[in-house]
Amino acid sequence: MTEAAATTKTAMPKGEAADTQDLTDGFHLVIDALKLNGIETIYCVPGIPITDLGRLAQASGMRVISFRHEQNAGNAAAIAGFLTKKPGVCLTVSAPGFLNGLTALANATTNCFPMILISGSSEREIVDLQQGDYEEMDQLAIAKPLCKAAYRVLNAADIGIGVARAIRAAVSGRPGGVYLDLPAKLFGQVMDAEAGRRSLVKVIDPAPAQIPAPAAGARARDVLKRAKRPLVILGKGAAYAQADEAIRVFIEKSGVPFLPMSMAKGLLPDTHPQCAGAARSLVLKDADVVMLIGARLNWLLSHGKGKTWGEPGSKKFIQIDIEPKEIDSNVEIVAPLVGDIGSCVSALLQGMGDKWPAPPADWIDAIRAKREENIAKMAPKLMKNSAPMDFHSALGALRSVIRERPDAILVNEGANTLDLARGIIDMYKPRKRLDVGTWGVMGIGMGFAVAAAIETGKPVLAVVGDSAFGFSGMEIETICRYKLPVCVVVFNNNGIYRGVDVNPGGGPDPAITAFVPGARYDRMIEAFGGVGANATTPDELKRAVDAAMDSGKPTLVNAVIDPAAGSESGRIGNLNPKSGLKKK
Ligand code: ADP
Ligand code: TZD
Ligand code: MG
Repeated sequence: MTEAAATTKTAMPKGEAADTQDLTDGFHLVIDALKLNGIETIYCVPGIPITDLGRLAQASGMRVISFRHEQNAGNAAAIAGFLTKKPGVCLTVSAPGFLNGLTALANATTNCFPMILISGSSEREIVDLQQGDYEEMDQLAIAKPLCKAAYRVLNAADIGIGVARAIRAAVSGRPGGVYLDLPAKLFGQVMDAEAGRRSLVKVIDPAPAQIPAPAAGARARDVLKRAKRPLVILGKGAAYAQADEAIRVFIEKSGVPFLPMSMAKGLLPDTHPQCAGAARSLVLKDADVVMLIGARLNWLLSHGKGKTWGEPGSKKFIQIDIEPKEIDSNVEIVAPLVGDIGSCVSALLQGMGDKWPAPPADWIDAIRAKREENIAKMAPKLMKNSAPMDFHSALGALRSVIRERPDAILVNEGANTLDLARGIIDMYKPRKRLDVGTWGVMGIGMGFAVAAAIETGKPVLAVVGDSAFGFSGMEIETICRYKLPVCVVVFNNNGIYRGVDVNPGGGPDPAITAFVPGARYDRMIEAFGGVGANATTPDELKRAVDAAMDSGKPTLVNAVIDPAAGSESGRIGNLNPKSGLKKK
């Protein structure tokens, strides 16, 4: 939009010296502030008081993607932030819309994804006296503990600085979610257009490089060099950092085997000779030096201790992270390297010289042997062409789809559907695998799929459990409406984990984990003009998904999975609490 289009020529009241003055208002200033900072897309659900904000944004040439539920718009914004390193913006109405978006904001913060939740809010005077305004809620207070920063703007002249603070807070240091509260009254506030323009702030260097101390680099190299059985763990922070080339060179030059966390898969191909993904248990147990690059020692890595990690005291940890408080969070880190991953890895590389010693051959050979053994064990399971399908045979088909289309983006949620897909589907390029992340949250599927298609223009394959799909399934209408190249494969095993459970009370109600058996999810997308397909064998599944990926048409494939094939909670059944009572 031209700047002139954001202002109006308004007649001044009688008696004023000038007869016209260029004016702008809160609506236009919010849009101008976002655009000035390179934000071109808004994910939203419209309504009072932000409908016109969305309309004006669209009129100004921004892409405004309108969802059916704010949680999905919020998840879309969050993953847009992960993919682009710019904060994804989600726009919602007050109280209930805000709360619907808040889960996504909290999830973004937990996952270190930069996003900004902008919510309209009710009148401060009424909210603070609790006089019962339309959708009354003290949103700022509620958002604060759930995100990295929260701000409210009361004056149009402060919109520029408010948006700038939100952007910087979201992307600098450890990225995260930011809440921006915009009361309804703000949007209508009028001010002089030139003063408005001057009030806008372009954020300079929003995520400044954080260079590690040279001594910290030398210390880390020293520990790594002495290792007999070194291992690098790549986390989604490494994927986010977009330091792909530096990381590849570092891994290859050091010769150290690497283990990618779920969303770091593809940073280097899973088929890379140094990839230890298929020997995970062995490397975690036996490594003597473990270098974490953008990965936290949280529950996903058993907190760096316990059985998974072998003998107590058998490990030394090196950790690269931008957040100093992350260091020593669970175990002692002997060589912390605090800074951004690009700068840290480059600093390490600079000191490595030309003759860095390769890790001992017995370690490399042991990993290779284990990897080959595990891959050989898995191979026949992936090739079975049976009906009904089990997880392995269905995922075997999808594995080929991604091998043949390494540019496609894979979105993945569910329990068995997630855990098995993570292990089976190889990734070949960075930031192509998007999933439930740190919380293991269900419901990211369609929001992530929409944003992945919008932000990258690449085809998207969403592989989702039938339960997981239900959390965001209505967005298949959004996918059809915006004609996005998204193929959703619902792994339909009639329920949560499996579809064969019975009501332990013996009553007429179904078990709490069981869904309507034989449901046809494919028919849902046909209601919106998309392509539906039912697949009962791996061959049928492969054909249907290939057709979808080639055509780019919104498609939903109902993949019929043996309802008895899954296990409780997928791979993390051990986290279910057990009763302390003795069984009679
Ligand atoms: P995973 O789940 O893949 O193990 P986590 O989300 O636990 O990954 O960890 C990601 C880590 O990466 C966080 O501790 C975060 O502070 C860090 N991080 C994110 N971006 C950067 C960056 N640009 N440079 C350094 N560290 C980063
Ligand atoms: N609610 C939210 C928001 N997140 C969750 N993780 C859960 C509930 C609990 N949950 C899981 O952890 S996995 C899952 C639920 C409900 C669904 C598993 O069933 P599915 O996958 O059909 O998606 P499989 O393939 O049948 O195991
Ligand atoms: Mg299921």
